[in-house]
Amino acid sequence: MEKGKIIKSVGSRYKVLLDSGRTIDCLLRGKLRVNEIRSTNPIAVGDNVEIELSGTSGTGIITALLDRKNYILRKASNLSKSSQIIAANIDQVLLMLTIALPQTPLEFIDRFLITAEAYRIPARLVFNKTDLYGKEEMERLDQLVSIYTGIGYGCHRLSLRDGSGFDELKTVMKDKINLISGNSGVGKSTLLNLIDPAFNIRTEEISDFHKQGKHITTFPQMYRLPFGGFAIDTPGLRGFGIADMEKNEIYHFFPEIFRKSKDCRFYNCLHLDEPECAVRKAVEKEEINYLRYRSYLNIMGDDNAKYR
Ligand SMILES: Nc1nc2c(ncn2[C@@H]2O[C@H](COP(=O)(O)OP(=O)(O)O)[C@@H](O)[C@H]2O)c(=O)[nH]1
Ligand SMILES: [Mg+2]
Ligand SMILES: [Zn+2]
Repeated sequence: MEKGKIIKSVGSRYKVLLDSGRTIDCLLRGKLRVNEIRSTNPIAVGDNVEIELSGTSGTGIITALLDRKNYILRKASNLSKSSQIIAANIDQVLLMLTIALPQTPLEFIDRFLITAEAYRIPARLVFNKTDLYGKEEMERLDQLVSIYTGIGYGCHRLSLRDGSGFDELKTVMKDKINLISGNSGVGKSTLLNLIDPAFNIRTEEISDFHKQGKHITTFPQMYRLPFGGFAIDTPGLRGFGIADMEKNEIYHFFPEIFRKSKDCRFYNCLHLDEPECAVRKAVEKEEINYLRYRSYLNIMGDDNAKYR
């Protein structure tokens, strides 16, 4: 018996990186008992498994799935109730953004961050393409960095074109399983190719745009970082996943709102128009950023508040 980590899954076949450092192809044992989650795939990249090597063929059988510290899901298709596990055991998510070309709305960032909070996965923001920013974009960048570092999210300035911030980002990724998220065109694949040209990932995936909304069958792949750790590229994945979130707990996932909510008069205050709401007071005093509060209101007003 050997242990290993799933680094790629295609249909019922898996690539497993063994603890011994070797990578082998594996199949799943037919009656492997997995989990209580109703998912279309029993195991995903990032999962740790036990393997039985099968004779001399150099392949293996996955005989057990080891405990997961977390996992993220997406709906298998628009109509389906079941979900697909995208990845497991993620140490941090890096949301890649650009201020220019294209500009990322703050609410998109906030919807992403509350999902990460709900999954209890630490998140960082990576602002790429700083080589393209003029004075206005730089001011916007400073504003966003100030808002999000103030709340406690790590922020990184990056240009993959001129290399600034690249070494710092590699240090942040080292020895962790990193999920790389962000809209199409922000530079996710470029980042991975720069880390190791051997990854040879297709960049400028214009077709991503046309895939949106359709049933996406591609499975994410995990790349082994030459300096230690892994990165998961998520082509075609907008935002990431579905987290179980009730409307009255959305504020739990805005850390600075949650902290203030303890001083609200009513224990069930939703920080909308209740009297003696400490959150609204903090917004007035600019202790909580108004733009963040506005994102909160928008998400609360959204009838699909169960965020997808
Ligand atoms: N100017 C500039 N262009 C970049 C930078 N990073 C990536 N790009 C370009 O942005 C485009 C989209 O990059 P890609 O990695 O395919 O984005 P992805 O869809 O997030 O994987 C490519 O043409 C890249 O060359 C950067 O830091 N500065
Ligand atoms: Mg890409
Ligand atoms: Zn309140």
